[in-house]
Amino acid sequence: MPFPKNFTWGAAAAAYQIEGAAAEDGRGPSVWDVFSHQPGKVFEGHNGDVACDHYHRWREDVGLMKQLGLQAYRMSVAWPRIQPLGTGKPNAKGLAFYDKLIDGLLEAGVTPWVTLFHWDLPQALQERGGFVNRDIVEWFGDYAEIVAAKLGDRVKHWMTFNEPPVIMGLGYHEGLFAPGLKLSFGECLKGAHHLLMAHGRGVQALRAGCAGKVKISIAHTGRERIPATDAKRDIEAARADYFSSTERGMWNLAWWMDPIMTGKYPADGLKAFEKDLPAITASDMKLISQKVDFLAYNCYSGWQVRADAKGKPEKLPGGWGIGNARGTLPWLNIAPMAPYWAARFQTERYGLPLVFSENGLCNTDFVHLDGAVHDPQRIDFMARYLGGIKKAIDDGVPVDGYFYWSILDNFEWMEGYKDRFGLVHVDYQTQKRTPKDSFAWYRDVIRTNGAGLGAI
Ligand code: GBH
Repeated sequence: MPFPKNFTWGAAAAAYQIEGAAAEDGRGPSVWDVFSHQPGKVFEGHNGDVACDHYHRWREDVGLMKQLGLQAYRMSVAWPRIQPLGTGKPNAKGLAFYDKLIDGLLEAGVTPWVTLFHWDLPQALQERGGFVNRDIVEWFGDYAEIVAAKLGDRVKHWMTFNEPPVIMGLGYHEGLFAPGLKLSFGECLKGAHHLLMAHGRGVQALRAGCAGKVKISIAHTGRERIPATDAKRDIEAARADYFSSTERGMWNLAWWMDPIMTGKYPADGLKAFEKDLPAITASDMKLISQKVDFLAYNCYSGWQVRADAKGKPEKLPGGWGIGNARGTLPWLNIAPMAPYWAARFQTERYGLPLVFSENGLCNTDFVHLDGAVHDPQRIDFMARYLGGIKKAIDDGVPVDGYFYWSILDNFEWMEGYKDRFGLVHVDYQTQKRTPKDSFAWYRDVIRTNGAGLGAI
């Protein structure tokens, strides 16, 4: 049985991970330029100076998308190309790049879905405190207005931020991602609050600045919970754990999403974090809870949970994920039911359809002597995860789309170029693109609307 008629088949990438041309056409430095050039921060000192050189090779890359029959491409706009210092007059050359890219995509029959912020904060704004400075709300609002005015006649699908928990958790709290800070939990909660307000300002700017009807979301991620069995008590334990907002750190889905969807932080978290909370006003909450149109979610892995004797959530041993199968990154345990439960729990709680804005597998893919890239693991991974998604749809869960991460091998943040997620292999010496076996497989999935996929 095929997927629903209006299901969207996509693939994703993000500006800093593919564009390169880091100092070209007036682009200013971002926190990731600065961070990746500091010794010891990224695997073997890799950085995004050149990356996939997509800034110059985007025509070829759009051609590959067309060849794939891709219906939608999730991309991000680099704020430091648009406002090199983060505020003030837009940089015409930066805007022109995205203008041409959007036209190119539309000509190729690929619908652009645009994320405003995928982690590349202008360094000048970091020097003014970044997200810990409340002015980020207006900085981001101005930036969103500029982008909406330029692209909003053609772009109808938007996401404000990519993965706020990663920005604040890994970037500001654990110091593993740019800007590499280790701020107190309280400072991070404040930054998170500002980020949510900036999201709200972004939604307002997009609605006001784009022509016609737009669909807006925020691309989220969390720590997937998978009930150990189908028994009701295990399902409820997994749900409670997924939305428990009392876990310190920045990984609480409810802490981030309840404010957007309900205008309120969850009560259990408010109580648990009482001593660390920033000032929160009713007008802040109103700004945060602008209406969004769908849930966007990046889903990779999952953790099995069951109810203990008292009915409390208990994580099964084995750590992050299920079984032994994983990608080349240790956190990527293969858990095909993760998207099933992520979609079910979230759509039930928030009452909106969900789109998987990312899902993918990394590996050490290489070009074989026959000139091809054989990646059966990726095909197996996608088939299983899409099976989980299909099962959700068959159970009546509204899932409207799937974006494979990523269209190209690219700069995998602190892992540099060693882990490859692409449907297309990139030789970073020559910039030669080679579609992998998974590319041909996904092309058939798209062409047949998933009709050939079995249930898992
Ligand atoms: C996505 O994040 C990103 O949006 C994308 O840019 C990236 O290339 C892609 O995944 C592949 O990594 O602290 O133990 O959780 C996915 C979520 C968040 C998963 C950070 C890995 C680090 C290890 N990621 N997390 S851990």
